[in-house]
Amino acid sequence: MNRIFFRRALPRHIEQAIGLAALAFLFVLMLAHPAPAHSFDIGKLHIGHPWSRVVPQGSKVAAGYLKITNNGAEADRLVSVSSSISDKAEIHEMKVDANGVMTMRPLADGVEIAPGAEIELKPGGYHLMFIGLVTPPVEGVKFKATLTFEKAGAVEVEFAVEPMGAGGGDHGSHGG
Ligand SMILES: [Cu+2]
Repeated sequence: MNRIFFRRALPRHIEQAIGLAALAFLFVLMLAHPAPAHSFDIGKLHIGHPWSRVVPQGSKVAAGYLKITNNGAEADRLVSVSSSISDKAEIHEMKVDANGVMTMRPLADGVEIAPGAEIELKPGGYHLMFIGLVTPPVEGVKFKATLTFEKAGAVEVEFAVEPMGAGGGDHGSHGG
């Protein structure tokens, strides 16, 4: 925008009104945009954007996804998860077997995060499974969960809740 031209073309109070309108417009855009990335830290571990999604009515399970970055010099391991939304939570691996069938299994030893590594739990791969849902996830309402790491210990995080079917195989919209 040509600022000098703008100044001369419009009286100051109109210019200010336009500025306010632009700010209001930006604010509306921010509200309309999906939840901004949020993250948590414990020790040398950085946990990026924990998220889940709405499940069909009557469903007893919900999935959880997040990114873990290990900025330390030692490997660590996500060993357990718990949340008040479900009776229990497990760490799962999803794989396509030799017959092209999607299989899912709990990882008894959890997930290792090597020094300098970034592990992403995402649709179609590693994920958390909240089993025996007590409080099904509600779109736009964050829920708390506790992640326990072998070395770094326990950290409480919040899962953002996306609409049903969000991010199926495509995690492009989930930065952070
Ligand atoms: Cu699973």
